[in-house]
Amino acid sequence: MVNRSYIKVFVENGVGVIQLDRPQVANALNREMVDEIVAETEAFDRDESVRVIVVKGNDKAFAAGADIEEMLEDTPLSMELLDPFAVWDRLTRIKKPLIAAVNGFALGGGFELALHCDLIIAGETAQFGFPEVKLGVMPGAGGTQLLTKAMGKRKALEWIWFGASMSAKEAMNHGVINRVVAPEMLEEETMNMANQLANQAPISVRLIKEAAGKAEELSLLDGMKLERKNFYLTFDSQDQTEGMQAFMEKRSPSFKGV
Ligand code: CO8
Repeated sequence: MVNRSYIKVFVENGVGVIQLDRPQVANALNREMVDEIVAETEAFDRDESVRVIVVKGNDKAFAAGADIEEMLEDTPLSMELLDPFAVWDRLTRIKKPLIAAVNGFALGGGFELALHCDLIIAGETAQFGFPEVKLGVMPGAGGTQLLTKAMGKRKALEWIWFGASMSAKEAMNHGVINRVVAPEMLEEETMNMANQLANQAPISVRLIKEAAGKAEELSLLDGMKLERKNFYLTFDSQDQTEGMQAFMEKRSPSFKGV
């Protein structure tokens, strides 16, 4: 376990875990904390012993948004010079699966952090929302884009304009999150899912993420071309030989990620 200023980081059976750890302010994300999260996510992405990355908070909050106190003195020019959102772009380049495990509040920037993950699992008492409109601002780390892609413009506008929180069940019904579990089971269910994913062929998992991630920006034909190229690429891996041989020999495959 490594303790940074605002997060804890450890690896368990091929799963890299980033635990947000600023409980005194409901894991509000100050800029240093976001830097730490992104740097550690990138380190896991490079680490060959890690196949899946989990981001989680505590029982009360995944993260209650950007640190409002830190933003009080911001001006357009200070933000233009600091470029505080550039670091978020790096999350979109992570190649390994990212899973968010959400109990409690995932608000504002906290919801955006979850939406940057590929899969979201939540305890049934979790609350998701964008309260920025009540602060006289708006989402800034991708919320309007990511929620709209997840649930469509009409629904997304309703949630973002009114700043209301949606329950885990509502979020799941709208296709925004994957699974709802009992809050006390969140940890176990998340690690089960992460372990299952960690046992899949890593190159397949990575190339599937790339292809699915491009589905919204490419035309159908271009998306299918990318998929085909990635399909061919899997045939350059030892895991393809292992996977098919294991099937023929009626045994479980053992994938190495090469
Ligand atoms: N920033 C700073 N401090 C916070 C934040 C926050 N976002 N959220 C909670 N805190 C602090 C509280 O001020 C309080 O501190 P103290 O004990 O010193 O008074 C402590 O955390 C505990 O909070 P509460 O006492 O309010 O606990 P409750 O259980 O009553 O309420 C809530 C919890 C509902 C989460 C409530 O604290 C709340 O509404 N928080 C603000 C939520 C919010 O508006 N989030 C959006 C922020 S703006 C944003 O995210 C912009 C996104 C774009 C940039 C993303 C970059 C990271």
